[in-house]
Amino acid sequence: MEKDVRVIEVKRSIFEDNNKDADRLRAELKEKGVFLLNLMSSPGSGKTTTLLALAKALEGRVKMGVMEADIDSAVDAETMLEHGVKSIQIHTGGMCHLDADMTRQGLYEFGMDDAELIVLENVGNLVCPAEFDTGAVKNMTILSVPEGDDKPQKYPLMYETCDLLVINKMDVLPYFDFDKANVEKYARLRNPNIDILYISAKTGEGIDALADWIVKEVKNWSK
Ligand SMILES: Nc1nc2c(ncn2[C@@H]2O[C@H](COP(=O)(O)OP(=O)(O)O)[C@@H](O)[C@H]2O)c(=O)[nH]1
Ligand SMILES: [Mg+2]
Repeated sequence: MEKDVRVIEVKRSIFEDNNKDADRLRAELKEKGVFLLNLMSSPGSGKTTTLLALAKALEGRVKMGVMEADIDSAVDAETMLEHGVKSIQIHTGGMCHLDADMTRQGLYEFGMDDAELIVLENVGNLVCPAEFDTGAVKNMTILSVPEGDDKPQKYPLMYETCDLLVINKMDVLPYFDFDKANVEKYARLRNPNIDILYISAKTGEGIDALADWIVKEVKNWSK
């Protein structure tokens, strides 16, 4: 299949204060009525698969586009395009995260004029991405069952900075010692306001509830 992916190389921010720059970017998004969702997780937890399921579930409700961030390759953006989802690939120049200005460079390239919801699939990593505010309106993280239920204990900042925790791969729950109560306890210890949803991107379980969560946030933002 002919693959026509736009790949952009983003440069590290020249701004010293990333938090301030992130606030500037959010204000710009608000003005344009664009909702940016920053999706973070470890590699393989199911970000791309979840986004494909979401694209279907959101059809006719919210227009979704995706910015795929990786150190190299364009495989995720290619996958999105193959499924008819508007997408660009961002290369981070070896960095394990995106800061607000790198995100802005991606957004300008993506084009914000007729955008409603843009999801940033951040670099797969539970550490660095949580340390940098991208300017997103909301942060979401995916934890998949095979990764284990101790991740909120080991990587607390990820759960502190996220508005939504999605537990993925519920279809394989019977094969793993994964204690839902343990995850909820430690995620809420760090972030009492975090929302928690259970899905299987593979079977579609829970995807409608996730789509509803997103639609509600997008509508709130564009009011
Ligand atoms: N069993 C199962 N496998 C899944 C599920 N979601 C994703 N996967 C698989 O997990 C692997 C990594 O998924 P991917 O979406 O590429 O993860 P990413 O690296 O976070 O984007 C792929 O082989 C997917 O097919 C799920 O809900 N259940
Ligand atoms: Mg991916």
